[in-house]
Amino acid sequence: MQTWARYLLLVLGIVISLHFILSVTQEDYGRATSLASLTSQLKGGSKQPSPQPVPDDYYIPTGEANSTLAVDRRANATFVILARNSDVSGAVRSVRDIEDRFNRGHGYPYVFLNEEPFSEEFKSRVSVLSGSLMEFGLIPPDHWNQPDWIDEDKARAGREKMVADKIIYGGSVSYRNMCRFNSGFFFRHPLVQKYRWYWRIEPEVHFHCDIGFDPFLFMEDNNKVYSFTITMYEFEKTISTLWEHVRKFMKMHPEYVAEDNAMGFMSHDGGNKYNLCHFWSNFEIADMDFWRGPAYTAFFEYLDSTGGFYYERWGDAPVHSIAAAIFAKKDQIHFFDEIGYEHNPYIHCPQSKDTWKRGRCSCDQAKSFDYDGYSCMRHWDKFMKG
Ligand SMILES: Nc1nc2c(ncn2[C@@H]2O[C@H](COP(=O)(O)OP(=O)(O)OP(=O)(O)O)[C@@H](O)[C@H]2O)c(=O)[nH]1
Ligand SMILES: *[C@@H]1O[C@H](CO)[C@@H](O)[C@H](O)[C@H]1NC(C)=O
Ligand SMILES: *[C@@H]1O[C@H](CO)[C@@H](O)[C@H](O)[C@H]1NC(C)=O
Ligand SMILES: [Mg+2]
Repeated sequence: MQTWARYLLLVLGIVISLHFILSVTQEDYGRATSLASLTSQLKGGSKQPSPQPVPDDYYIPTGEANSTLAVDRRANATFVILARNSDVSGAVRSVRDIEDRFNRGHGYPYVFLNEEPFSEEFKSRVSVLSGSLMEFGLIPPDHWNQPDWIDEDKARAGREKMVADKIIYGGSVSYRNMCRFNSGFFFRHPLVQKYRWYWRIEPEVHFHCDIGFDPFLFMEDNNKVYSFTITMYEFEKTISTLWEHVRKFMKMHPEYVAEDNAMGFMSHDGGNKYNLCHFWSNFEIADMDFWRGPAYTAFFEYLDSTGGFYYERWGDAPVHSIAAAIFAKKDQIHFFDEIGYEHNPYIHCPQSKDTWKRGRCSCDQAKSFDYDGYSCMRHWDKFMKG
C-alpha cells in the first residue's frame, strides 16, 4: 500500500473512534451529531421548540382519561383548603400528596378560601396539579374580622396576657379570626354550601399512605359525622371559660344532647371537668349538615356571643370536638387508622402492620403520635371499648 493511503486510513480510524467515544460519553455531542438530527437540520428542522416536547401520542392514558381507577360512586364532597397567598408552596405540596395518595382516581373538587383575593400565581400553581374542579373563594369580611361588638380593650388585655404567658399565637388577631371562621363559617361559604361532606386540608401537610377506599362513602354508608387521625390535649389557658359555657349550653338545650354521646371521652366525672382532649382539626373529614343543623348552629351562636374567640383564644379544634362529642352518638365519630397523616410536628402512622403494608406507607410506625404522652388516643380506646 502507498504510504499516503496508510496515513489516510490511520487518520480516518482516529476520527471514527473519537466520534464513537464522544457520542457515548458526551450526551450533547451525541445528540448534535446523530443521524436523525443531521437530517432534520438538512430539512430545516432546527426550528424545533427547545426543549422539544414529547409528541402527544407517546402519552399513556392514565387516571382521569382511563377510568380503571375511578369509581362509579362519588359522594357529595369537596376538599376545603383555607390558605394565604404566601402559603402557595405548602398548598402545592399538600394537594400533590392527596392527589397521588387518593384523589387521582376520584376527582373530588377543591375549594380554596382566603380573606384576600387569591393571586394569579396561587391559582395557577395549584390548578396545574389536578384535573379536578378547583374553585377559589373570597371570605366575606363579616365572616372573618373581629366583630364590632367585641370590647377591643378587653380583647387586647386578653392578648397581652397570653403573650406574657408565652401562649402560641397568643397575641395574634388573625389567628383568632381563622379559628372563629373555621368554627362557624367555612361551611356557609357559597362555594362550600353546595356540598355535604368536606375534607379539610392545610398547606404543608402530608399523606403517608395510599388511601385505597373512599372515606366519604365509608362515612356516609356508616352514618358517621366526624372523623379524625390525631387527638391530643388542648392548652388550658386558651380556653379558660369554654367548658363553663359548654355546660351552660347543655343546661339551656338538653334537647340537643345526643344519647350515647362521647362526653365520656372528654370528661371523667360526668361532664364536670374537661380533660382537654380534642381532635386535631387540621385534619377533618366531616358532614357539614351536622354543622349546619340546629344543635351546632345554636351552639356556635351561643359561644360566639360570649366573645371567647377574642377574649380568650378558642380554637376550632376544641369547639368542633366538643360539639361532635355532645351532639353526635359516639359511634358517629370515627378514627381513621388507615390514613397516614402528618402536620408538623406530629404524625399518625397506621397502627397495624397489615394496614401499613397495604397502604404502602412512607411513615415510620415507631414515630406515630398515637401513644405519645401528649396524645389522647388511649382515652379514646378505653372509652370506645368501655
Ligand atoms: N387566608 C388565611 N388563612 C389563614 C390565616 N391564618 C391561618 N390560615 C390558614 O388556616 C389554617 C390553620 O392555620 P395554621 O397557621 O396552620 O395554624 P395551626 O395549624 O394551628 O398552627 P401551625 O402549627 O403553625 O400550623 C391553615 O390552613 C392556614 O393556611 C390567615 O390569616 N388568612
Ligand atoms: C383502561 O385501560 C385498561 C388497561 O389498558 C383497559 O383494559 C380498559 O379497557 C381501559 N378503560 C377504559 C374505560 O378505557
Ligand atoms: C349536596 O349536599 C348539599 C348540602 O347538603 C345539598 O344542598 C345539595 O343539594 C347536595 N347535592 C346533591 C347533588 O345531592
Ligand atoms: Mg397548621
